[in-house]
Amino acid sequence: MKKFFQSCAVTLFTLLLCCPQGSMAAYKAEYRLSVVPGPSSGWAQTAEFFAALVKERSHGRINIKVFPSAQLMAGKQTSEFLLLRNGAIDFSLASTINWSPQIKELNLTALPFFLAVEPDRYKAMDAIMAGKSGKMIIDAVEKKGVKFIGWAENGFRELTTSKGPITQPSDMKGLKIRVVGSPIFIETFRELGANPVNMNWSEATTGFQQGLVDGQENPTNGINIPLKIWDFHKFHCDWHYLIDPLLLCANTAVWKSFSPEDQALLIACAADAEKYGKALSRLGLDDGTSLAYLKQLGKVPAVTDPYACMQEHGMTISRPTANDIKRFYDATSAIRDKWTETIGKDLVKAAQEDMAAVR
Ligand code: X2X
Repeated sequence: MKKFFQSCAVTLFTLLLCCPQGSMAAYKAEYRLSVVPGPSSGWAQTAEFFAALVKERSHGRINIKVFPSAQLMAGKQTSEFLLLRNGAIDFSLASTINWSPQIKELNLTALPFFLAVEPDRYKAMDAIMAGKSGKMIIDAVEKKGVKFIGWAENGFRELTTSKGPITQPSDMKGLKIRVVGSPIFIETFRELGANPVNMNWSEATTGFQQGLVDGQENPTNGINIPLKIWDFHKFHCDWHYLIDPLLLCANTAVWKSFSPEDQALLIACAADAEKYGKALSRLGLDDGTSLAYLKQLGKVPAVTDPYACMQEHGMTISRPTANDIKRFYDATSAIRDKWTETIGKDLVKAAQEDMAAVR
């Protein structure tokens, strides 16, 4: 009998040693992942890709359901971060723009024309994500109380309007442009002489339909094409004025409930989702790398040439030269100077160094 108890004690001890901390916590039957735009956006597709990978690799132990169209935040996109932090949301694939009112460092990539003037803007973005400045951003996000799992991408934000082609700063005068409710956007468009109108994305399509604004800015592959922006705006300006990186994050308590093995699994799935999401965002806009990658994955979307697609739908595309972009850059220098103070000079300098290293 003594032997029996001894062997039970040994088994229990071994189990405790082998079972990584946290793995004994009950997992939820379903985790809720929030996404701001609609199901056809590149952003929601990236989230679905991540959720499917997690389900497959965890053999169904971790089920993540994607909730697009800002459903989990009743349409108020700038409240997403707080809802994730307090546990109303388990995971978010979120735009830095929507979280920037709470985390000032996230305004870095919203500095107007900061990346647009780089010789290879995608390389510049990758260098920030992988570099010192990316690490500083991740630290800032985690310090505010959520767990960072990986990067993804909504894309460079381009301008679409219903009035005339935009080729230089003076063309912006008096145009009513829908923007997210984040102060740097309001200030940038005012500086360019436009009339920015703050509107949640959940109301924006109706706003475009009703002609409440003359234009808006969003990424080509990720948002404008899936939305069929040509139904509202016939002019596209490829000015790349800022980029919208996405952050895949988890609520901290939810994250801690996963075993170390499952945490590693989630991080690995996020790394694959980053590659997929970036390829969707850059398809037809880069040197062909994204198309090759999506072919290899067997996941080539219907539109592979975004410029041809927009033209087929009657859009006029302005493609500013490097000199034209420099004019917009110069016209917004006061905004970059002002916001560098808010974001933190160290972070802006680190980003400049990360970008310079790949020039
Ligand atoms: O509101 C927008 O423009 C969108 C969908 O791109 C974001 O959520 C930042």
